[in-house]
Amino acid sequence: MMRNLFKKTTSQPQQSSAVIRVIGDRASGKTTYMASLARWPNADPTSPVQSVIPVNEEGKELISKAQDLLEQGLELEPSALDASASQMKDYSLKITLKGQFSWKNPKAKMGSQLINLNISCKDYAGEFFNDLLYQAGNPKLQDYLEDCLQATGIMFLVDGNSRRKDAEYATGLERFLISLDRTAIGISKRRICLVLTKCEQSELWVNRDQPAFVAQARFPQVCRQLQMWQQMGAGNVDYFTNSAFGMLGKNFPEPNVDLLSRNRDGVTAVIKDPKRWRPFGLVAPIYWLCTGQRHQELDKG
Ligand SMILES: Nc1nc2c(ncn2[C@@H]2O[C@H](COP(=O)(O)OP(=O)(O)OP(=O)(O)O)[C@@H](O)[C@H]2O)c(=O)[nH]1
Ligand SMILES: [Mg+2]
Repeated sequence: MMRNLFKKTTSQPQQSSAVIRVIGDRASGKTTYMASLARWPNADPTSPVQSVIPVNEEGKELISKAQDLLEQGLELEPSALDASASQMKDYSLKITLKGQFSWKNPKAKMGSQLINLNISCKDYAGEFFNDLLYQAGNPKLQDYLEDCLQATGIMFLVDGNSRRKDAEYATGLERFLISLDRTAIGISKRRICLVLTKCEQSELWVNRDQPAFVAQARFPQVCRQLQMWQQMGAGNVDYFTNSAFGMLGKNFPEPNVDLLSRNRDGVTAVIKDPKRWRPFGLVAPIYWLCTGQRHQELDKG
């Protein structure tokens, strides 16, 4: 069944791809998400993900960022809005998933064909999202919105700990969706996912496997905007939870973070123990953006 989603090739990996834009408020965790994904630290051998490989220079730069900053227990610098969207870094990554059954039973050969998810992804500065709220006529903004039209998938990152900003996010998102639909050409249906970040925080962690429920409970107005957009037939929406930093320990897991601040904007933090750094939930939204299907094993972490 799953097979039909991919181009049929015999022994070559199945290919699926997406052009992605990552949007969200300042400090929602966009760049950290991308850098953690590219770095893919301490991979769990039972994970369906076999490898994450950068396929351009920008992708390699992401890995250096992760090594030079995150692994030293530092934060990444806030991203600046470039003069035009075409000057922005376009990160290309190839994510290879083990064949559908091979990771469940390493001895089984059947159905063990690899799957490649090829993505090119731009991580917008959070300023873009703020400008949507407060500077509707800004020409730079128009340029960015036009760039967004090339995307088949939009990832809307929201710090799960910033529930008090639901109304602001909903307004920003509404403006974004209206501009997107007004100028929509070419791509007829898009996928947009809402990704709650920083879900190693305990009140999010306990519900991490019910992303739609947590999203609805914490960001009802944002969810309503997304649902209305979907009902109009403009595209599909789904929900995910993740953490770029992850947990420490198995029996009594605790967040692998040293908190720097916590307020209505959410939390800022650095990694506590870089040697045991293992993010979760990073690939599940990409799989969905590429294929339109949820991947049960990726959803588990
Ligand atoms: N607790 C926790 N903090 C995180 C996580 N991901 C990012 N952060 C922290 O959130 C803050 C902002 O992260 P960035 O990745 O710079 O956010 P951004 O969305 O790229 O921000 P702008 O570039 O300003 O738009 C930093 O303090 C990060 O260390 C996470 O998974 N958990
Ligand atoms: Mg950034």
